[in-house]
Amino acid sequence: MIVFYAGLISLIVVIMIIILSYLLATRSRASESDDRIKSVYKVRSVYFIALITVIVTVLGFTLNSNLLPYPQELTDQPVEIVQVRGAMWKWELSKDQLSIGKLIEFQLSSKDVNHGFGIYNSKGELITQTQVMPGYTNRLRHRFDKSGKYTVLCLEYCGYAHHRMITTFEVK
Ligand SMILES: [Cu+2]
Repeated sequence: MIVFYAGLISLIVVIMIIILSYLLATRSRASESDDRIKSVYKVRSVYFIALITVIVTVLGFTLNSNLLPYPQELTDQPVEIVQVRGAMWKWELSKDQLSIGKLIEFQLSSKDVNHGFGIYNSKGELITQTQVMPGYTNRLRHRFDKSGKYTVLCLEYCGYAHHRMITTFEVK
């Protein structure tokens, strides 16, 4: 829903800019009579139409909610649930073996201060992340499409041993 409203607001703003640009272009044209200036205006109007075409095409693609990963992950029921507790300075995961290709929901909370839950693949690339807060359960859904060992690091500085908040799990 947020994605829809953000898209709608962007669309309205773009339409307003187009209308304003068109009004400015047509009004300033009326006050000029020189032929050379008229030809410049002609080129400009071609450019203007091309720009609108590009904007509308790009909007058409980017506002297509089927291309976004969120709706499907929000409506699908997670197959596996992993409880995650962050604490100074360790992670507690209810499982260390997860299934490949299935929608997994991490339910995260903290025992003390804010932490950042970041999952890295074997190449050290960040796959997904979310914040872990005391008194609140955050949900992070992810589908792992590659098997292997994944590493969890804390992404929010939480004290002098923050760098030791490391754990691993396996996907297969
Ligand atoms: Cu931490």
